[in-house]
Amino acid sequence: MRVLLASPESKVWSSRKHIPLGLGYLAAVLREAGHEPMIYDAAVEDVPVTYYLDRAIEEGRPFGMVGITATTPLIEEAWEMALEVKKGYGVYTILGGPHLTIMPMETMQKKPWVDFVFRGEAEEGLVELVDALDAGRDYGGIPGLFFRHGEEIVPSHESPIIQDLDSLPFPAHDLFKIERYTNLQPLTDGLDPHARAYTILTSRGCPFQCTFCSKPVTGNTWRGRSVENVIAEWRWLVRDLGATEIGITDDIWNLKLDRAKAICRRLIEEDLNTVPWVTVHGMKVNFADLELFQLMKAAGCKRVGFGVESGDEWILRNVIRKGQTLEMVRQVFRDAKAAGLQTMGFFIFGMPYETEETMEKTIQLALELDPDLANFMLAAPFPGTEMYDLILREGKIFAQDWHDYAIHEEKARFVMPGYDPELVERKWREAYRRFYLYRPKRLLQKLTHKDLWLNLPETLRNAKRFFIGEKRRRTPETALSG
Ligand code: B12
Ligand code: SF4
Repeated sequence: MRVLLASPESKVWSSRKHIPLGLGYLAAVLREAGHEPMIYDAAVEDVPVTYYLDRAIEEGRPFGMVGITATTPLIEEAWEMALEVKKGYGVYTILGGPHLTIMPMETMQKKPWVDFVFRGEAEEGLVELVDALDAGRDYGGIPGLFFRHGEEIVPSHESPIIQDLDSLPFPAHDLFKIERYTNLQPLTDGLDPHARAYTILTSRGCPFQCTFCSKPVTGNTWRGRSVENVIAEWRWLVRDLGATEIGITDDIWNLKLDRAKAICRRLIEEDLNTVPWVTVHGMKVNFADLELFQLMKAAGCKRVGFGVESGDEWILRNVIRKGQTLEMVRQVFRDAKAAGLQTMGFFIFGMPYETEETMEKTIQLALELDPDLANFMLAAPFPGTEMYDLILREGKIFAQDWHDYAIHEEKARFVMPGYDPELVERKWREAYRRFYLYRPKRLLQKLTHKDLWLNLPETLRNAKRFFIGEKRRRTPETALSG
């Protein structure tokens, strides 16, 4: 069967463009099973998904199924896309990804034009479903698959996680319009018009359980690919597909320090260290030392990111439950800088129980660590997290719809007794100003960077959003539910 795997485009925020790797894995297993997948990522396409569906009909080889991926802030676009596809073409529609793994019934109950929902990792289940549909076989009992039987919705448990990641084929990297992506930060690293930005996943899952973190698909266990398997994919990206940048997108690629070092050593031995790479989502401060950073540098790494989150030890330990201390954070920044790596810090504003004092400590810590890039985020209570349950018990979530969960929605997202959303927004904006604007040396560095001028319209839009803000209506509502 021809299967179109699609990722919708967000209407509410602009961000770096990374390949939707989950779709790459699904395309790879479908291809291996003899089906014909295509990947459509609305974030980088110039034409609507219907263009490809029409073209396939004209060619006499129509698609039989459209599969759409969705995180929580993208679910409404995924529903719209599925509706358009169902109405216009009558093909099977299936949705999967993080939001569907948390709330599968919401879509099944409210969106009758969605035929199937998949919960969890779908490499096995999707192939079984497409095989069954092709053969006219019964598809009941596929773990993870929700479907309708007449009026009835047939639910399923989550698909079991894949234990042996080496058994999977490499993602179908060749199906992405790769020249349209970047792992780097267009505003600071520059936009290379010839970039071929691939991402790689060396492991899945994370055993930590930070209270704000929504990781429904990969879960609380950790599975690592073998070093040789990772290197083989890296070799393919560099030697055959002409990668010019690579992003590691694991939740926690350095959980096993020795394995992380071994990957770096193999990259060096194989001369694969010529292509710059970054850790897209940060690495865990608990499992790093100077030697690792030196090896990363020698292996071609350009920048490391760390989830610092808060400058307040109490918030870090009792509210976020990050499992790390401020001293560990300070040490990794010292070591990474000493190894000659650029650094990036992720900070959160407005966790439950935050006060002016705790947020001030976060700003102070950001200034002290002085990473090359600081990313200040407003806490977002994703359904399924401990933070979400806490706020439902003790406060109220402001949310008109799931779009409000996007990072760049610059509004505090909830209220609790003793918690002042306006203060949170003020401190968050202050963090950007104090970090990026009020330090003459850093400002000069930014102003003399050519890419700031090359991307002036976007720079000005972002500057307005972060430093000035926009007047917005805030309506307290109870949480959205499925
Ligand atoms: C890389 C990444 C990004 C990249 C690229 C995203 C992209 N284009 O895919 C960037 C930096 C752009 C990004 C941005 C955001 N991200 Co992000 N991101 C990730 C990260 C670290 C890895 C994603 C990945 O490649 N996973 C590996 C693949 C194999 O897994 P997968 O995508 O889930 O796919 C599997 C299954 O879900 C399922 N599946 C997926 N799609 C489909 C479709 C069908 C039809 C079927 C049947 C099955 C299926 O099968 C796949 C194979 O097993 C995850 C963390 C994580 N561990 O997943 C967070 C994560 C997905 N992001 C998250 C969030 C919140 C965001 C943002 C919304 C942040 C924000 N608030 O603005 C934005 C939204 C961007 C978007 N396009 O949706 C959350 C999602 C939580 C949620 N409830 O939705 C996660 C889980 C991180 C976290 N722990 O909080 N992200
Ligand atoms: S924030 Fe990072 S360390 Fe914490 S649970 Fe999520 S992935 Fe793991």
